Amino acid sequence: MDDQIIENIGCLLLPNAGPLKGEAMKELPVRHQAALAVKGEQVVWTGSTEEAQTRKAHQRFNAEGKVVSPGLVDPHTHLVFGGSREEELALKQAGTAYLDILKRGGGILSTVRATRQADEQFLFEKARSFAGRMAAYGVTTLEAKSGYGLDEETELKQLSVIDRLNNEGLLDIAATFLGPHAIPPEFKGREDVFLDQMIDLLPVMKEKTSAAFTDIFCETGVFTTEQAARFMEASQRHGFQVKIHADEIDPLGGTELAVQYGAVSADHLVAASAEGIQQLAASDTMAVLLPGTTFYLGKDTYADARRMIQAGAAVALATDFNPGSCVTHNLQMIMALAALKMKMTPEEIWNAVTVNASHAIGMEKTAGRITVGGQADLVLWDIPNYKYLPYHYGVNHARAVWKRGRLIWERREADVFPIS
Ligand code: IZC
Ligand code: ZN
Repeated sequence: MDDQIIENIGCLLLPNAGPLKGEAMKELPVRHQAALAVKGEQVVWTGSTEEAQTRKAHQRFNAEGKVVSPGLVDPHTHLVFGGSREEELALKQAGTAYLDILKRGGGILSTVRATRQADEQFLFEKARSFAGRMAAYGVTTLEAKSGYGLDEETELKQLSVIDRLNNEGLLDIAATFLGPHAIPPEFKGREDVFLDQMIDLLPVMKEKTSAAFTDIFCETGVFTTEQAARFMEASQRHGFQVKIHADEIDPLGGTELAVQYGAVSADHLVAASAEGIQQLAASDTMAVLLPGTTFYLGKDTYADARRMIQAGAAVALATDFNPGSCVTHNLQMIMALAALKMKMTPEEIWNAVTVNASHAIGMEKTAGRITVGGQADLVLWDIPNYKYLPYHYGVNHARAVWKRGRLIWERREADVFPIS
């Protein structure tokens, strides 16, 4: 006896095992008129709706001919922070650049002040409410970074929030220590001293948190490639896998550095060089693209996803949800931007937010695919076919979301107006 059967699925998305590189991203196997069965936390069977009639279940769910996909994976977020930065919108409208706001002590540093002041329970409840909204948009696994403390106490506070949220079980969360996210004002001119302090925190983070990754903001006026190299080397020595905010605004060579150090992901890559993209394609490093950030910063040039895929790189997509450069937790919106601004195809986009995203955060064993025996993280979408999602943008198409077989979100019946 199954616990649940989802039947009458118009189109069941079954991404291949990854990481999917280049051409392989174009393949998105689907099954029409499908059904699947869940027992406990696992998918135990997939087949046709007809075959499902012979199976018994405690509960049956009629997908009404719509699309079912693996739960989405958001592999780059800054989920835990105090305060908000809506006051900076006027500065942006007046033409002040993101890095100039930071240079004046605003931006990330403004969020650092608010996060240091906030107590842990407050941060926990705030992050939990964001995570809940992400789940309502179809995300069942995500990555979350520290980086708004820049000191031991606050970085631990953020990572403790991430661990508590992960243990609560609504979503699976991969934790990343992003100590070198900005230079605190008191370390101006002594950047290397600050970086040494962050390196000294690595064993503490290893011991007291579940962070498996470290990350560094390698950018003009923040950390140089030499400093990023030093931090990545130290991180690996302490048993972390490394990630890097690379070539987001200026082409510093962060992409090449990520490849050189075998980073699990290189994120942003808007200004990645042609040579960097070639190296990426020949490596195991996932390109995590964040078009929501380019959009939110009002820029015209997006990461060159087409060139990356053509070169043979593996591409994932993420929100970059944070209070400054991309204030949205709607990964569906990012999927639309990937189509409209980076010319990714629907098949590439679905692979980029499922199987490839799971590889970017080391969660490929539990997330990003639908397999018999695999974790039942599923989304029922209120769309007639999978190409429809990136086409109809800015709204929530999720109808129901399951995490480990548990229905964690469902749109109220009263909210459902059929699209003819
Ligand atoms: O708070 O501005 N880019 N870090 C690097 C961010 C954006 C987050 C922020
Ligand atoms: Zn980021």
